[in-house]
Amino acid sequence: MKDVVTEGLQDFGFTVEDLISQEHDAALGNGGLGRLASCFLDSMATCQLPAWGYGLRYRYGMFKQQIVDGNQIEHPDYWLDFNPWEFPRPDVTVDVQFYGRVRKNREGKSVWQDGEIIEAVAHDVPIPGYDTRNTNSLRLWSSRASSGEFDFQKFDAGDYENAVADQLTAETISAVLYPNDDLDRGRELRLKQQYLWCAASLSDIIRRFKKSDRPWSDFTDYVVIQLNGTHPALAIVELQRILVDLEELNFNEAWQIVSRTFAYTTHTTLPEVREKWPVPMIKKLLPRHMQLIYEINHNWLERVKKEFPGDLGLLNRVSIIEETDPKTVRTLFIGILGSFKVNGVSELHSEQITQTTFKDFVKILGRGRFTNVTNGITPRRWLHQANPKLSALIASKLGSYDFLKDLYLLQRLKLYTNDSEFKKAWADIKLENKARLANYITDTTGVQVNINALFDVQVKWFDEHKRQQLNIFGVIHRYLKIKAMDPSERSGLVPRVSIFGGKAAPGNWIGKKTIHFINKVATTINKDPDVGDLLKVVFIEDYNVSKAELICPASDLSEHISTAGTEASGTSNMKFALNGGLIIATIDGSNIEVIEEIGEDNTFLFGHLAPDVEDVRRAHAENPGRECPSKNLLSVFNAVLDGMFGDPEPLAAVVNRVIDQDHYIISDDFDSYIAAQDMVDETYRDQDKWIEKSILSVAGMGKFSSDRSVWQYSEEIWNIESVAVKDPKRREYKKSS
Ligand code: GLG
Repeated sequence: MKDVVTEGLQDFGFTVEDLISQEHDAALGNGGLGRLASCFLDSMATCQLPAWGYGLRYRYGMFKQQIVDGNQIEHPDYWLDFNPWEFPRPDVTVDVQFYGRVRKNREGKSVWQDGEIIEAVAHDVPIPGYDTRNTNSLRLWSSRASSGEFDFQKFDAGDYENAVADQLTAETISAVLYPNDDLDRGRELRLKQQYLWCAASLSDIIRRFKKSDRPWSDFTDYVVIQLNGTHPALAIVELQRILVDLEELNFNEAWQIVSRTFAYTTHTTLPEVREKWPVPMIKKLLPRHMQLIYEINHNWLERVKKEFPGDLGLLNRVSIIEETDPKTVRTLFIGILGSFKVNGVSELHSEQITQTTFKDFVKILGRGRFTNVTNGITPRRWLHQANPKLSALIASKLGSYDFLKDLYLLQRLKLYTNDSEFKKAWADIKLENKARLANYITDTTGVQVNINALFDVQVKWFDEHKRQQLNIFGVIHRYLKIKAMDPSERSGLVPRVSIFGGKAAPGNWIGKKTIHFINKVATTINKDPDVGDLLKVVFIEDYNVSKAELICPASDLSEHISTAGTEASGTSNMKFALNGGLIIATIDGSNIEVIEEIGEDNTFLFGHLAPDVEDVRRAHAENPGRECPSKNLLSVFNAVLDGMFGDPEPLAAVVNRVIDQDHYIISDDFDSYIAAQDMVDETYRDQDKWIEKSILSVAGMGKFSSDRSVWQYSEEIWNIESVAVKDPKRREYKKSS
């Protein structure tokens, strides 16, 4: 439709970009986990799998980031003032209860009553499949007061605020994405959001199942629910409640159905981000669910005691209830126990968690419950839409756009690595994409960049384990090296533009310090005439999906440099490689599989391996006063603390974090990082070789289509078949090879 629309708009004197710029990104998630779900929705529709996505329709999505004097300022992102892609469904509402109390009725059944009722209202976003007639739906819930009216008596008495108080409270639930978890108030709101989402979605799924008039024993033949992390884990307890309290199944019969309905994806390796809820908070907000959690946990621990008598340590480690003060509920454990399959999101991650986080559960439940489905990205958005000219050039060689639905076909590009005309066209498209990004950089930051310089990009959520700090320390090292050289010796240097982007959670102080650090270093370097085009540093503010579509096609190199063993997967590596960017990477997450598919000699690797990281950390702990193992890094720290980039005080936190603690082993990986960066420069000098590696990067991306991920889920976990919406005029979709 795009060509038709483009032409039609020209009659009105507009471009299609004008139209697209009117639309806000649906800021419904904050990073990889949310974006992954969007790619999976596109793939489920394109693979013609009958599936629904469920989420919350946040009135204010992920905050808008503004950089003021180098600091991140958060602004509400009111993305709904113009959203032509949603269809309100006032006919689809669910009453959701909070608070209240539980009593036993005459038959001894538990009745949850006297709570506050909030109404969840559906808004549907159609998800059309690419080149199919299938369209799935993303159903988003917003919240409102169930009565829908306000308190007329109060209103009549002129007490206007209180007249609408219930309305406002109800609407707060779906107002803001990720309220600050640091505050109990914020945490209770977060718990309300999660439960509203689970209760409304389950009610919707059950309503649909009940239309079939089938018995509950058939439920798991017709419904499978994939939980995307711990956020929806309460759905497991909610389904148990519905079956026991409303459908009057006995507890174990209900649990048999529940634990064959859910499958669970874990997206993290880091214990500290594991979600726990204080028992008193759940007891207050969801009293009946707390009772059910105790009963589920009791049955679970009885089983463990029987199978592993006397092992009190094991009991404590696997109990859903953590005996802290106050006691907490480990939602991750609910996710594991209530699911028939648990998967990680890269081979390393899935193997690692069975030996660490889930080790006890593997021992009790068996290794077979745990599996892996490596993440993927949709090539429709991340190549065809973001980089149409490269997509067209590939199609011209492969003879069609079939590769967009069977990405393994890209392997045939290996045949053209010596085709000089093809390589020229390939290089021209990359340069065009860099020029487009360069214009954006100039328009938004004022910084002029040389498009023949190497564009080195790191755009990610700011988390310490992703090591943006390692990257900017490397930039300072490069700057010091240039400054130390006589201008006459600099002619062989490869000019660089280091591009950063990404947001830090409002409560993430070190992330925000790192953002400020990068911006301060950029200011000094960019205005140093002695360095000129040899090095520029840019921070692109308010990174989001639309900006990613501008940035990914323009990278020569992108950085995926997390401490080994800390990134569950990572998906931006796939987006950059699919657009012909090379990667500098640690042996972590999905980098390992990307490297395997592209070929080691087409990537730049460095850093300690995951099994060694704990030993390095132990060495730090045993030798607190140790000297920095890298002279190069020490020079970087001295330059910062001596004020080369302005007042060192606000910058010191990022440096001291490494000097004092270095949990992410920056100092131990720094010299190998620099060596890898030198290799990048060396390779970039031979542009013909660089383009060849760029083509091979794309050729190796077949495995990382989210179609492959979704086929794996459907065949290995969901056990569902594709259902093509018939249309006599169109060819059937062939399953990917
Ligand atoms: C998590 C992980 C990423 C992963 C993503 C999608 O940290 O490594 O790629 O989920 O599985 N919150 C995230 O981004």
